[in-house]
Amino acid sequence: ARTIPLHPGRKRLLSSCTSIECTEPVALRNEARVLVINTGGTIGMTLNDEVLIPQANAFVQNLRKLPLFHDEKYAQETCLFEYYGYKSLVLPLSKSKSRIVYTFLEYNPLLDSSNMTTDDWAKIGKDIEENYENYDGFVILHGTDTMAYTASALSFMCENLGKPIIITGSQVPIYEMRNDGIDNLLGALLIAGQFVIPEVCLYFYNKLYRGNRSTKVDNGSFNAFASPNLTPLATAEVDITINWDTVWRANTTERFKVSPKLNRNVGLLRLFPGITSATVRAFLQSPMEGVVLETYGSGNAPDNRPDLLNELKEATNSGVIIMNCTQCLRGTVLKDAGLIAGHDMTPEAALSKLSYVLAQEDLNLDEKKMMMAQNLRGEMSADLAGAKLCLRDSRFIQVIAKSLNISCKEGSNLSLGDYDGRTPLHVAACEGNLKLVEYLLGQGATVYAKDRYGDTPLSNAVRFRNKDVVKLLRKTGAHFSKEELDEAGTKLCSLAANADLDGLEIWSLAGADLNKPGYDGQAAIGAAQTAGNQEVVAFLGQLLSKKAEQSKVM
Ligand code: ASN
Repeated sequence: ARTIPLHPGRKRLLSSCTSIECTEPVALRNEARVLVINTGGTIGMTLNDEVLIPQANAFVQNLRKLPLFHDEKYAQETCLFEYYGYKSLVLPLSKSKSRIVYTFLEYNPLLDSSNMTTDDWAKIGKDIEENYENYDGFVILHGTDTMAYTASALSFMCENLGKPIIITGSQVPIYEMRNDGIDNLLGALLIAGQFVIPEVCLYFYNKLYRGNRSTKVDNGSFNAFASPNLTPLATAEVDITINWDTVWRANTTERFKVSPKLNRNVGLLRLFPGITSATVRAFLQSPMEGVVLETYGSGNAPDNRPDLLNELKEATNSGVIIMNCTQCLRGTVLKDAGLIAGHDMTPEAALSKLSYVLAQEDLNLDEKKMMMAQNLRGEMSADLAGAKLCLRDSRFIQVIAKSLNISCKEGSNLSLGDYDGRTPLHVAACEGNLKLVEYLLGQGATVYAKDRYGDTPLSNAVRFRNKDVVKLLRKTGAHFSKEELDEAGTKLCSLAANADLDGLEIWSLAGADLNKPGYDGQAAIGAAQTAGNQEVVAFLGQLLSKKAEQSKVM
């Protein structure tokens, strides 16, 4: 038996634990945290009087009994429950020798997804936003019936997303002998905890789809979803293979935020032979503000029906935005006059995009129309050029990567690391090369990549004291982990005791709480006072008031 290398954040807790021995050397820093939001759906339902109903407060306790979903020995040895709470579980050691600690947030009531509304989407979005910095990824348990709508809506509501959000569920409850819930939940957890895919995704039957490209196609098969116009982002066969070329990235240095407002005056109108102009007129009446018109083939409507075209024209003139999407499962609509081409968007994506865009109060009608025509989250195949950068295509990045002496794995993902998990952004952050950091972030490089020591580009920039890089990474949403924040008190005390003003400033810029007590219960200012260094006390005072000012502005 070998002693577990102690996880710094749990050191104090472990000192009260009796057993810290284990048979394998587990690198505890290699833990990822995933938040599981349970909204309901068949996956957690049980049969009552021949009817499936959601079962509240049962999921975590039931999973805890299954070794596939929880390693009780590891949890006990590492005081997992004391540290993360009793709604947390830990998966067995993965093939890549990492641990995924996952925590449940259960909604009350649990919903069959056919009862969901836009308010439920907003609630999910807000919960993700509130918990964003504490987790590496998110899994949303959801019923299958409206899963593609929720996935689409969340993809638009989540602006500048940098972490994976994976929606999953099942056709058969996880408690039944033959079920698809076990595979779906395990796969979603493994992907959310191990890969920085900055998208809202849908995971089902061994495939990871872009959420806003997916649609439910079968209610009698475990293979219930399809993504007719985009290949899956990942497949989970013997190995989990990520199709990095397809992964969509927010190419900005803006911070993640959720825009929970959605406009409900939207609708789907499917053309059919013989549809009357009265039906169309009634549908397009106020308060309707946006409509997805499902046309034939490649965007065709009858050209011998001036009565129908008049109704559409009148609605457009009075400010209704009409998107032209095809009724075909696969394929795109051709550009035509008057209506906005929905290209190869699914009806679910087009509808939720309308709902999101129409709720943008600071935009006028023309700007909203322009936004509808843009490819915002990879929901359509138009305008892909320039939206993401392909490493294979780009000589430029290869040259930079070489000059920085890093070996990128094959593929076009700027967030892929070398064999130590070190990405171009890690290297640029160490080097303090601000221009390169800016460039990489602009091309969608993730600030959340962890190397095999658990270090992020932010922790590297702090270690090498690259102040401007720290500021830019923070602006983009980079943050310390819970463990790093817990440990920061001790680090700050040591910096204060050594009168290292530069170090104190950089840790403060990186998000450390200057009031956090160190291992002996004293905060940095106390350590400076004990050392009798008034200059450090005054400096800490200045940093604290600067922070207080900044938080007032925010
Ligand atoms: N009616 C269920 C739901 O959408 C279907 C399922 O989850 N398989 O909540």
